Amino acid sequence: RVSDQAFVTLATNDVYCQGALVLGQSLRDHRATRRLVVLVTPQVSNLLRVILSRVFDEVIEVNLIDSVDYIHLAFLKRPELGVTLTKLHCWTLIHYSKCVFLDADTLVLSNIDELFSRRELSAAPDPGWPDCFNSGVFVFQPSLETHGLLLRHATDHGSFDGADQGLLNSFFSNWSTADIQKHLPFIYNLSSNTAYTYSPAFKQFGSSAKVVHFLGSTKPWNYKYNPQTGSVLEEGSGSVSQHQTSFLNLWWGIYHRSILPLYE
Ligand code: UPG
Repeated sequence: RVSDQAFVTLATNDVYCQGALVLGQSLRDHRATRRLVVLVTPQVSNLLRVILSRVFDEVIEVNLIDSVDYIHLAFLKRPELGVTLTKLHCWTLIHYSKCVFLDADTLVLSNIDELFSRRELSAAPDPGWPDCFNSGVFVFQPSLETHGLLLRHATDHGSFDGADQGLLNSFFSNWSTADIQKHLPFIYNLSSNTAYTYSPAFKQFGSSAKVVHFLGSTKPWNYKYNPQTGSVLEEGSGSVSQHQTSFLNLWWGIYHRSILPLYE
């Protein structure tokens, strides 16, 4: 195992911890060779910290209150930047030389260790606006200097979408044109619930997805699951597409098989 590199995720409450646990387990199932790290905030309960520590190598608390003054100021004036600033704390993990950040609502479908050959800031295009990268999966290099610059950028310019993705895109503003090596293939961050307007491409390439991202307001843990049939229960209008259902079933399969027993 390479011990100076890590996969990193974030959970600011016990609900998002469920996502982090499934993500961490999926990395293990696919034999990730890097350390697994989860950032938590003080809101996360002790029970969940114990459970997280059974899947992750490190559970690290990050606390906005401990930070320097201008963060306080930004935080007071712009409460919506809260979760945003928390994600930026991944740059403080300077005991690692390089990391891959994954949102807690992502699921790994195969080994993705090859991402560590990429440099900061590598990410996949956002399905809604492909000249922006999606900040749910990215390769970065921890650095207190970069962390400080990012926080400064947040206080000086805010974020055009009120969250980390807008902030990171305006900070790494030449991503879309500067270096094609920093464009991760879309299969490293395939949104599960986008209605693809280019469906032949989805047919052709969708099955090679390596990371699926349950982007948007309805997360896998919001569904009900029937362990007998191994599938989520569709409620109401059946607006959930076939491929989305199969990704949801995968997520719930891991939750049932590997996460629930950790509570016993
Ligand atoms: N998160 C928490 N607690 C929260 C909300 C978010 O821990 O209450 C973390 C968690 O890791 C989550 C991530 O932040 O996966 C992003 O939040 P999410 O609710 O998943 O946002 P989405 O709307 O699905 O995602 C888009 C981007 C994402 C970006 C976010 C805000 O895909 O990368 O962080 O918008 O810009």
